[in-house]
Amino acid sequence: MKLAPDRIAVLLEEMGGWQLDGDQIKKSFQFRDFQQAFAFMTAAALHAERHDHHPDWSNCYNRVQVSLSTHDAGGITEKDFALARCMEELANCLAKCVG
Ligand code: H2B
Repeated sequence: MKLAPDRIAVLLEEMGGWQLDGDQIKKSFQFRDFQQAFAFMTAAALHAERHDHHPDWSNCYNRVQVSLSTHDAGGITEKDFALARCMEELANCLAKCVG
């Protein structure tokens, strides 16, 4: 179910660096190098497959630009915030463990 704008605003405040852009939430992640960016994408892809919820994203060397929305719902749902939180954990873990 699509989230109401006030709910999106509350959830965004709890997240670091995510921004609302129309019907998507977006963040640009920066990593140490390409290897770390690709490790992030690989781990996030496994999570996306498991939950059947996939990011729109692009990679340029050590940057990964992510846009999340629920295409089936035509907007932002809890699934997008669940994926966003997973990505935050993965990025923090990579920085801690191999950064
Ligand atoms: N990912 C995203 N981000 N939004 C969707 O609506 C969506 C998805 N739908 N992954 C899933 C796949 C759907 O197309 C399949 C058929 O389950």
